[in-house]
Amino acid sequence: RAITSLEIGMQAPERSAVADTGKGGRILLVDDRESSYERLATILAAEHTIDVEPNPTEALFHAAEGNYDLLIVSLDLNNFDGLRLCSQARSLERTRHVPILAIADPENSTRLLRGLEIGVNDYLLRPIDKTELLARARTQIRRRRYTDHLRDNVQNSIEMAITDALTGLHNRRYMESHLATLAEQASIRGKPLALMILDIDYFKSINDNYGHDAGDDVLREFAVRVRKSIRGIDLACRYGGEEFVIVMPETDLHVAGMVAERLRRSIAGEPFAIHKGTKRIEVTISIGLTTLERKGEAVADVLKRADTALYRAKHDGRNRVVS
Ligand code: GH3
Ligand code: MG
Ligand code: MG
Ligand code: MG
Repeated sequence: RAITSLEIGMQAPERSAVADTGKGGRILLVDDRESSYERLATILAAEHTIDVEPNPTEALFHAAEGNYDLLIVSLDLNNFDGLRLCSQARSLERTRHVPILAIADPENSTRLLRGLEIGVNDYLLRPIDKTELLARARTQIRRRRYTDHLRDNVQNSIEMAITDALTGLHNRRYMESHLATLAEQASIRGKPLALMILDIDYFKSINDNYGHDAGDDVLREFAVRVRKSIRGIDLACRYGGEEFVIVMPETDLHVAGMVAERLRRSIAGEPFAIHKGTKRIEVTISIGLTTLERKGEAVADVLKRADTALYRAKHDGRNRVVS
């Protein structure tokens, strides 16, 4: 399913961008000529918070740590290459999205062109006009806030689209879209891939006996315990109401069996708190476990096999792992 523009919140940021004056930003000015940076800093300080750093190496560090809205970089530094700083700032995760305004003497205008090629957003030629400097700084800061806002919205809606709201685990849609990729990678690399389906035993009676909220508490706590027992590269998702799937790359049946057994015990061995911690109830799960059997095997077949194993675990008395 495609994410629509409505969901990613295209409306709100456009409104706020209009309202944003671009003032009150945090600016890092990288310039090592005292007469130059003193004047620029004085101008900018009328509208923004401004830090000056003459040393580009230090500047890169500050830029990564300082949460700046704008970097203003002189390309006429005495001892350093300002262009290199610009290109480093573009390649670092922490500074990639911070706009850069370059300033240069007219005789350095070819370096300015290079700057634009490597991702400098705007430039000013010396001597710098006060009004123009302020206007260009405001424009970049506005743009920065706007794109940050957009990025946050996109990030949030992507997260919502792939996350189960109750447990915070991935949802079924996400699992289904990634399982094929994980299986493909396993086939290509000749690595094993394990998959288990976990189903809470007699969950309906938990709801019936203690209420739907208690059932939800159990699901949430169950997800916490699942998260504790898997690795970062494992994929855990809520597959259905009280059914979960864990995909474990680079894991063979033997190891996956141990993980499943450990998880089963961590559920059965420690009662679950319900009714705001005033009551504790025993919960068990059944697990159907399998692995990718051959290169290029359809993931639907893998899921089917895990489901059949789960069915046997239920049939054989529940609270057990079957592979
Ligand atoms: P079995 O041991 O065979 O798995 O029995 P079971 O009772 O767990 O299985 P069944 O599939 O009959 O019941 C699952 C129940 O899970 C039914 C449904 O109302 C409940 N359920 C599904 N989603 C949620 C949820 O989000 N919250 C709560 N509280 N209950 C849910
Ligand atoms: Mg059932
Ligand atoms: Mg169940
Ligand atoms: Mg079920």
